[in-house]
Amino acid sequence: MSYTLFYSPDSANIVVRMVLEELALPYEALEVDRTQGAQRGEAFLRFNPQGLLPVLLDPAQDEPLFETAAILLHLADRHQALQPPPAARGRLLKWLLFLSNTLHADLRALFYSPRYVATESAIAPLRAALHRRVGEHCALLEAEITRHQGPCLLGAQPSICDFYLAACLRWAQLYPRGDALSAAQLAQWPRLLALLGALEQRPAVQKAFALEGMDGRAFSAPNYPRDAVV
Ligand SMILES: N[C@@H](CCC(=O)N[C@@H](CS)C(=O)NCC(=O)O)C(=O)O
Repeated sequence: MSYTLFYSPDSANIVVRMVLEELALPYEALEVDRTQGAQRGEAFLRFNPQGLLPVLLDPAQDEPLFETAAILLHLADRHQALQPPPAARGRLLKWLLFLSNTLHADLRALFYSPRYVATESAIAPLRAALHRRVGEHCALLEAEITRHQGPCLLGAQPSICDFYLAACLRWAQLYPRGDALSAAQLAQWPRLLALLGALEQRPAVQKAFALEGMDGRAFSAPNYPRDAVV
């Protein structure tokens, strides 16, 4: 049994790829050329009518999976890995959902702000509000890591949440171009920074970076990918 991951280099699929690599699961990676808008083409819309990556095909499921958090939870449950013991299931769920419906959603509005406003003049105030919100989210996540003595979001061991969080913080440092989170801002949250540094040393994460054409320090010192399409 092998999964199929639809991907575009350095898009949200990197989160799923890191987890597939971490669990040493067999998968085929099929590229969707975002430089040509292939995510909006008929062929891909059959898998995700939203035209968004990632999509994962699991031969044991009756339909394609989309939404990063759903795919992560599916993999963690199916393979009983990268999740805390049952007593902390509630924490896994609440932080995974927070990452998806709050942090990632706000970042999307920041990166794609022209899609979220009626007039161009509304972009700057929207971005200012989102920068403030993202800062508050980072402070909340930093406090949560501290509360459980880290180094990961749910405590000592990495979970699916950490991979998702690290990718979000990578994107926050790169986009929107010229108006992204600076290194000095990120330094306000030392536990988040430490998590980025620790995760990117994992061999599975390094392999995922290489497969998506990303540098070895893609979390702690990110560079733009060659064919960056936000
Ligand atoms: N809510 C979705 C968001 C995924 C998403 O934003 N994907 C971006 C790539 S990072 C995408 O496919 N963008 C293409 C587009 O907007 O046309 C998830 O969690 O999977």
